[in-house]
Amino acid sequence: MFYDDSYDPINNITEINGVDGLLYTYMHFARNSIDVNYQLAYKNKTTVQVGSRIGQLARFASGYHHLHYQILKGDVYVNPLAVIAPHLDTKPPEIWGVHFVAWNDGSREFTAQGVDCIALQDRVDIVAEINDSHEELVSLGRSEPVWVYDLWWEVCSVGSNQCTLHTTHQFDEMPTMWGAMRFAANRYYANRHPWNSRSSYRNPPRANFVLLTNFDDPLNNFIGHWDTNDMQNGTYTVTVTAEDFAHHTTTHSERVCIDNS
Ligand SMILES: [Ca+2]
Ligand SMILES: [Ca+2]
Repeated sequence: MFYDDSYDPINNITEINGVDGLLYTYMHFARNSIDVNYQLAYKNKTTVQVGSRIGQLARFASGYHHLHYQILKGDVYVNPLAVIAPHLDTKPPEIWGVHFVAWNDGSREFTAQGVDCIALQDRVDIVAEINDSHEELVSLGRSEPVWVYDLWWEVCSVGSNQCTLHTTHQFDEMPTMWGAMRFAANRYYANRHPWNSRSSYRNPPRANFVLLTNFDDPLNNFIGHWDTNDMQNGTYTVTVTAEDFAHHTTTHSERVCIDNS
């Protein structure tokens, strides 16, 4: 355990070694606000009880007073949404759209060319725009989206009912190191026009554009894709499902026609 409330709000931070083996990090305490009992526990290397006061949150000029909270299990970042209870979440995720683009080229979107299906060819990346909100945040007057628990997509051949399931990642653990370089964030969330995930918390409502196909090869940036050359020419439905931490699910289907002849 250590603490630092001697500097500006950006650096104020404390870490607690949990008896459960997890490392808890809190950031954004007001200057010189760390509780005296907490300081004593640090100096005497004694245990801090659940519910103890640590310090006071910094007040931000923007009005967006907030706590950064990180849980580390070994070298795995645990998603706080997976362990915060209770979940007062009665609203399923929303899938605002599913788009198909040429492999790693978000500027070339496949579209329905006057027919009832989106014409696909060659290697494809799938982009889904997803929002999930949380009653507790809404009740506080904000509409920030939170991220989902799980995401998967399924391709079914129209007529034969043969389906192939593609999983992505279960977000009770974050997919990889979310450090300053933001490798994982750049790989899985689009941050370029026109698929720019809203990154400003000052401009809700917003959603994130997630690159579903990049999860197929998690070790390589952007390599992941859906190779429609492996499919027979024909008509398929692609169904994306998003599940939140309260286990509500939402699906969104698009009809696609593959023609690689
Ligand atoms: Ca929800
Ligand atoms: Ca890709």
